[in-house]
Amino acid sequence: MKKGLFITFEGIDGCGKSTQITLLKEKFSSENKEFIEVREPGGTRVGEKIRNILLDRKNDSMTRMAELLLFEAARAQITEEVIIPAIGNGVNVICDRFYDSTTAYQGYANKMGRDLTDFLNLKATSETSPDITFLLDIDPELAWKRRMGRGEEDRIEMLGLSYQEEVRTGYLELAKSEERIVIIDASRDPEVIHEEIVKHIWDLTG
Ligand code: T5A
Repeated sequence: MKKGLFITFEGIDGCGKSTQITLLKEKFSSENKEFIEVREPGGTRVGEKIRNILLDRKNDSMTRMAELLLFEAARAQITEEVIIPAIGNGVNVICDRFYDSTTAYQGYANKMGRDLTDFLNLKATSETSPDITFLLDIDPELAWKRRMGRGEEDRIEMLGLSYQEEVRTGYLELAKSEERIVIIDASRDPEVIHEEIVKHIWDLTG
């Protein structure tokens, strides 16, 4: 059986991932393509509990290592429980964040280092790699303005614009060495971005 496509969306907080995933789901549905949508951290019973711990503003004493290991624990769960079986059954997987988030946020912005994050990313995913990754690149200030009025910031959003700038740099560094990562200018109109994304997916699937 033909394997499902594993598509991931990445970028700083509020870069427009959810918006693009909604548009892609509509496209896949209209073309009768089988897919599931998942998110990280979360997407499983265990993972959603870990997500609550990670994003809870009250957990401001969480150490960087505890944070890293919690992200990886949630990832190990969703990869084994959901992603690997879906791909194996020919179902396309659209994932809101995957291990590139750990490389950019924990490895780069939190300065935990690529050696450690690469090692843990591979272990947590049994070396399951996305077929294509869309990095929605955007100025942190614009992303922040778009997010305004959406209620209280979570524990990571609270770290502010300079943190998001570090994360952005981390992603762009990573993209230099990963051919599967497509950098998308996310400052444009959602429909324009969507069309570019669809074109890349069609190019990949033929
Ligand atoms: N994290 C996660 C780590 O630190 N390490 C890890 O390993 C992992 C997996 C997760 C948090 O955890 C961190 C990263 C995050 O801080 P999340 O739920 O993924 O949290 O958080 P966000 O990325 O912040 O998700 P958001 O839902 O806030 O943002 P999206 O999905 O990127 O953006 P979206 O589509 O909701 O858009 C934001 C706003 O902009 C508008 C939308 O309508 C919305 O109001 N918008 C646009 N406006 C104009 N033009 C466009 N093109 C627009 N696109 C969207």
